[in-house]
Amino acid sequence: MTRYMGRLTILGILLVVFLTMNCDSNPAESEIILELVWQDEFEGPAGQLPDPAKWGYDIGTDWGNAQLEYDTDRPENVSLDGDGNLAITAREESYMGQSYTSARIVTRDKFEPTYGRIEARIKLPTGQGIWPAFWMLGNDIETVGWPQCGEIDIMEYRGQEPQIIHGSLHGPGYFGAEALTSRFYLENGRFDTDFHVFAVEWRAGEIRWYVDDIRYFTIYPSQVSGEWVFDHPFYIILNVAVGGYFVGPPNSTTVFPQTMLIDYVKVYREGN
Ligand SMILES: [Ca+2]
Repeated sequence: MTRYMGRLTILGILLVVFLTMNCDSNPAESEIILELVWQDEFEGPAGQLPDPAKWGYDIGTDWGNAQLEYDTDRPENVSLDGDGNLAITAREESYMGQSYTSARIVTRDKFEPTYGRIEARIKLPTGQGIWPAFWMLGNDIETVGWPQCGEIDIMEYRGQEPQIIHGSLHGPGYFGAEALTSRFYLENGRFDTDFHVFAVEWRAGEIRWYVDDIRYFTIYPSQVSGEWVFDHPFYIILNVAVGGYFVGPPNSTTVFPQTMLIDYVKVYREGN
């Protein structure tokens, strides 16, 4: 309580200073106080699996999207790189009847936030048919099914379009091709040559999408054609798919292996 009051006092002083300095401008987005509540920096020795207290695995293939890879929990597909990143690596190899392997990690049953800023710093792979994503599913998926559970796609990307990322929202009556979606085009760069920060700021009645703190998409409940299903816990997913409806299959130009490097995942809640 003491720390809370101290923070309020400091906030009050900062707010007065801010208002004094910016009396003509609208409130800035940076006024929102964010408190870090969960993070993984992926520190540790190369080859180690990510922290089992934070991450589990979806093991299998297809996932309803005609994905071609078999997702595993092997270090060849998902492990720390020893430089503070998690590497999710798609490989061309024969495994469990599929021609590719990769990984899909989840915070299901371990960390399932409702609302907050969910962000990750990521360097993406590239190539025709490579489909990395940083996204969330409602934790009631087992009882109500998809898309009633809700899906928030913080970042999706087609490996054949290395300057474009997509943010989307799927729910009942607005899913698949009818999802609400927007894209961000990187003018002077590619998403596979540098790290970029992808985030949503998710609160009751609003979800905002960001790339490198540039807001490019906002959705309010009034904009969805069906029920708003984003006021309950969701879990976080990171994966690299090979093939599937969103990207099509790899071709002779696609180089394997392809790796998505994740420097960190952080979740903030809004303070008062
Ligand atoms: Ca890191």
